[in-house]
Amino acid sequence: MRDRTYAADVEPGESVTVAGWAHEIRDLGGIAFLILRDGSGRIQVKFAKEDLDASLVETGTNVTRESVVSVVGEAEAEDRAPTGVEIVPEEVEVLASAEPELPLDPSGKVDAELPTRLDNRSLDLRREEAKAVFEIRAEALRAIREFFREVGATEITTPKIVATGTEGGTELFPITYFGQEAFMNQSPQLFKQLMVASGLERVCEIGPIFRAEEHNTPRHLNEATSIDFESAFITHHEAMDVCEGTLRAAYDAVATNCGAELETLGFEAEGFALPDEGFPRLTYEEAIERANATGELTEQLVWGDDLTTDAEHALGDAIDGHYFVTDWPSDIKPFYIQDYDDDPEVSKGFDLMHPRMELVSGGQREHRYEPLVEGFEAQGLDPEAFDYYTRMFRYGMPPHAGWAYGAERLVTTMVGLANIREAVLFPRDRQRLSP
Ligand code: AMO
Repeated sequence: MRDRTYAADVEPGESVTVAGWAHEIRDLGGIAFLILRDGSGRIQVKFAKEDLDASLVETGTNVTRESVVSVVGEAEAEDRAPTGVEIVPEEVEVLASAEPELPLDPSGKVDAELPTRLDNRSLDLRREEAKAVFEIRAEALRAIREFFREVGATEITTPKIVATGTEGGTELFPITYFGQEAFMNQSPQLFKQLMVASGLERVCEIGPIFRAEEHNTPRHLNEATSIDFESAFITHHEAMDVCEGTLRAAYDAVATNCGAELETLGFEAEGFALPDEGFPRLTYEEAIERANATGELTEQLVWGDDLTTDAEHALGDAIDGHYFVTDWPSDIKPFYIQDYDDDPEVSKGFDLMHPRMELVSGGQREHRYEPLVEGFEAQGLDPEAFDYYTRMFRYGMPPHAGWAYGAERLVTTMVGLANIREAVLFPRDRQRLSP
């Protein structure tokens, strides 16, 4: 539709063509209103029945809700119209009529359960609240990409069909690749590291990861979007700075450019940006001490334990904001994380926590060939299977660090969604393979 005007751009005095969905039809007898909704907003079309051709009135007022309609007419100022302007129609065409019984109510007046919403995502995203989540997600990712570019990272795309896992063997989805066993990739980890050894040096990727997690929780997905960063010649503390920078960029951009969406979700753009102070950096030892001291844990943590959900919540409540946990026990971090030479029990791995859940994992990587291969063996992995990766450590691998976070966890924590599935268009979980 070459001459189409978006609802939000209709100005009084113009002759316009608008097109969208029949949001609401109000027939008051002598006069009827059709509220047309498009991607930009809504516009009122007025049918003063006596002044208009009967067939035009018939088409415009008998249309079913959510049918797709185009209207040609004159825009006039009208204070009582929701946007201060309305259209007096000259032509109305129903481009696609909707069945009268809808699986969910796009006006949002009647709540739908999450499974119904996910089964009917096209209809669900006609609701302002659902659409706002994806506008915010898109803006956050745009800002993160821009930030990556500003810090000199090159965006890469790495394979999603791979021969080996990286983040623990039990979470792999096996597939058959021309008669050979292969897997859906859990993380770009090894490929992004291989790229810091290349002329690219500093890389980022925003792409899918696959985890055959048994967990069926409000914060786990079986297919997620990983935002990855890796850079040569930086320490894990510098990697944390970049990580914090991307997060600030995302919050700032959403506060600046998604005011209406934030309002729809019950937030004010003012004050939405993250607080100016840097995120606190606690060592793992400090973190478990602090969590134990809250008195809220059902079981006290000892050195070597992973942070339980209990502990994450207790710390989150105490700190009330994002915080890093650094210097984790080596045993609970993957083989590619470097340990302190003077204290091999302690690694240079870090996590960024949001009060509700873990958001980021990262660390200084082991870039020296011998300790890397020893690390594989210590974790019961066969270094031979990873030869394509370890080999490159023999030809000049610089010291490097990096991290990754899930786009869905970012959005979930940013706008306080009850379930991570709300931040994915078509989530994959144990029950859900379609749509
Ligand atoms: P990790 O396995 O901790 O680390 O994953 C990094 C981040 O990715 C997100 N994430 C998930 N989100 C939803 N559902 C899941 N099943 C899921 N799994 C992971 C989380 C998590 O913090 N290679 C390392 C990263 C690195 O060191 O660079 C890795 O994958 O936000």
